[in-house]
Amino acid sequence: MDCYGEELEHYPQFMIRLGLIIWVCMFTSIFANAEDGYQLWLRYNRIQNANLLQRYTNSIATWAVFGNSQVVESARNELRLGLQGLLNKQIPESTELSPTGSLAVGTPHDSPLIRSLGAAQQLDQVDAEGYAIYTTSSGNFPVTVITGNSDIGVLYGVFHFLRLLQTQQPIENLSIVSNPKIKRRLLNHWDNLDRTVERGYAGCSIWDWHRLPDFISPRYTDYARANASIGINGTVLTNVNANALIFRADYLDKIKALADVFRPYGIKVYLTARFSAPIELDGLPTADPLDPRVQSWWQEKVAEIYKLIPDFGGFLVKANSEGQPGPQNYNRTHADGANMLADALAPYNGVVMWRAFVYSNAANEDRAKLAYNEFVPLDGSFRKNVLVQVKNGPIDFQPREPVHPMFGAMPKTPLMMEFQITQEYLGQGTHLVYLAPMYTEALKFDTYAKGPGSEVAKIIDGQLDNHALSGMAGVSNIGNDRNWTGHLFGQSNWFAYGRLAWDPDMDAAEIADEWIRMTFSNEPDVIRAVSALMLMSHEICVQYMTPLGLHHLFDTGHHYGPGPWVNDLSQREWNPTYYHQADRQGIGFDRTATGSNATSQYFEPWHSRFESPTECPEKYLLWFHRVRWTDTLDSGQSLWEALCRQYDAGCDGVVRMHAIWNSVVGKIDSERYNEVDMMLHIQEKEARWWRDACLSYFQSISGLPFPAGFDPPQKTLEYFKSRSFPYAPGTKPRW
Ligand code: GCW
Repeated sequence: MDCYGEELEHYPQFMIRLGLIIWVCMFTSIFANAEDGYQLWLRYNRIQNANLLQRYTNSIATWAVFGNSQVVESARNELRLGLQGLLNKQIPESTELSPTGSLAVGTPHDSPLIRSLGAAQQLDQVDAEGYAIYTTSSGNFPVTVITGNSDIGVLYGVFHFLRLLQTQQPIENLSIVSNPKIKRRLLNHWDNLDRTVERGYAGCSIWDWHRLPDFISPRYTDYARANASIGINGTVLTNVNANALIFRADYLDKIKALADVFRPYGIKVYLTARFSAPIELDGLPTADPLDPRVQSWWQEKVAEIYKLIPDFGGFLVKANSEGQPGPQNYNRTHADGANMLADALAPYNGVVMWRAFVYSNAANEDRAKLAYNEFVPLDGSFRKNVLVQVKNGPIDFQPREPVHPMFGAMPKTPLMMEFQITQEYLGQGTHLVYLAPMYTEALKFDTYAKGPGSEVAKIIDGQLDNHALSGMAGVSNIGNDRNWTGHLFGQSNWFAYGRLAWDPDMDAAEIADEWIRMTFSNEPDVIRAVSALMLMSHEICVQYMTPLGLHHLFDTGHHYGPGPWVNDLSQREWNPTYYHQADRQGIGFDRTATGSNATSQYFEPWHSRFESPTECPEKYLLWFHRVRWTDTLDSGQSLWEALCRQYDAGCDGVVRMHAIWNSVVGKIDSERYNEVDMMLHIQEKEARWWRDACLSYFQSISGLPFPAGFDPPQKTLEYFKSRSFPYAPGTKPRW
């Protein structure tokens, strides 16, 4: 058979193959554009507004990034990717300036051009990680300069510049200087070595421990890009309920592999240190921090780590809390434990972040007071490289808590803020709750520690007490789900956390606006609607879960739904009944002088305000006060009626949120629209579940009828009590 014949004979097969190839190409191109949320806020889709596109293209007719370090290479790659996508064309990378405009990027150190464009002067006010972006000219040619004192400053500047394009801001007359207000801006992963994630609702851990160090998922780079884009500069890779195995040589190689991927993005790795590691890994007879054998074990371990990872960040420690070992096992204090690790890390500039989340019921004291009681007397006894990491409120990441009284009470110790990004008590991976309003409520709270103007933000950024060390930690909501966070709007909480760690004075609305533009659309209708829905969502969640200062009404272990009736757990403070104290007469925890006196841990005027039932902000009423069901509130309603109305308002609120979301149909892609739509259906059902379950239970206690016109619960209390969720995600095996 000749070739021609062969071709003919194979013609149908050839056509099938061709068809297949075309189909595969179409499929992959559709898939590549599929809006599955993977790109997060780093979507560099072509700018639709033709005018703006033209203006941008003129201003960036050529671009050049100077320098050769790994971090500069990241900046160059990001800019290439961003410009190509947003401007939809390959802009020449060239040091030739264009008459219409050019972009010059780098430190003055790396480039005579940048030096000649006045960078030194612009960098006067810029610190080691900050940057300046400004418009100047060379001859008559306009030039936009992105510069910093360091390569990482340049990378942050590049992300800021791309954000300007993504959010469609003018770039012709720029004069921007930005410095991070907080030095250590960290994610805390509660990821276990078996890839489960404690309180994780987005699949498994993204750290593929088994296949590390040889298999490097591209996701690790995308993770680093996303974090660097919002200024996060450190990540604690492992759960605070720690596993000593992470310190074994083979695991340290895995950590090194991740550190190598993150370094070009300015991200340092940190680990959680299990206090008993010397016993568990090497059979030492003790982990007593004052024992010289223990001290040298840690010194050697730290030396081993720094040999592999010279820029290792340090340790995060949960000690003597919820069963974790710690210095108190040896009658030593938290300071003894922290200082021993701090001494081992000090020669390498590593830090210890020692958590203040402790509550031992031995003292039979109000749980809300325990951390303060234990830590405040230790103020001044920690080494210079120790930060004490404090949750935003005194109990545990509730939908709403008053600020932790430790803020302002330990002026000699740098305190770190610990926020939870993962929504353990806020609907987990299912409810749309934008957390920036909750974060800013805490950050803007004026503690009055040194008189007016003593906001939490100023305490944690080190301003108020002149601390060089400062930090913020966010318990991550990231998993290996394609969209990273399970709920698409979980991405906004990761984003908002990072933006606030950079600048805790930012506004929740401003952050929402940026995120919506970068993630969904620059269309005013979409921005208006989605921003309204985000900004109302936290208050609404508080209303349908824990209104008027109620807290910890969550069902056992998984914390997914309501369980206000639970009263059978071995530790007093694991039971919701301990927190609400409802009986026939009334409800609420008396934390005034007649009760636990937790109010006394706050500075004046908060102490007196919280103490007084009429001056206490209503949102904290039942946190600080026991109130009779029939007592009248400011609104003129009885407490019982107000409670019913709050739960109702929460449910109505979710219906409103859903309607607002429905108004963007057709204005954003259908994939993400539908996904969020389905989630909001669930949220509506579950808000109603919270309302009905809590009010059925509280009614069974108060014995009062529902207010006039109130739609009564649709199921019985027995039904609500019978619900169980044995496989709820994020639950620890021990539950
Ligand atoms: O909120 C509780 C969580 C625990 C968590 C603990 C902590 C890591 O339910 O899962 O453990 O807080 O913050 O240490």
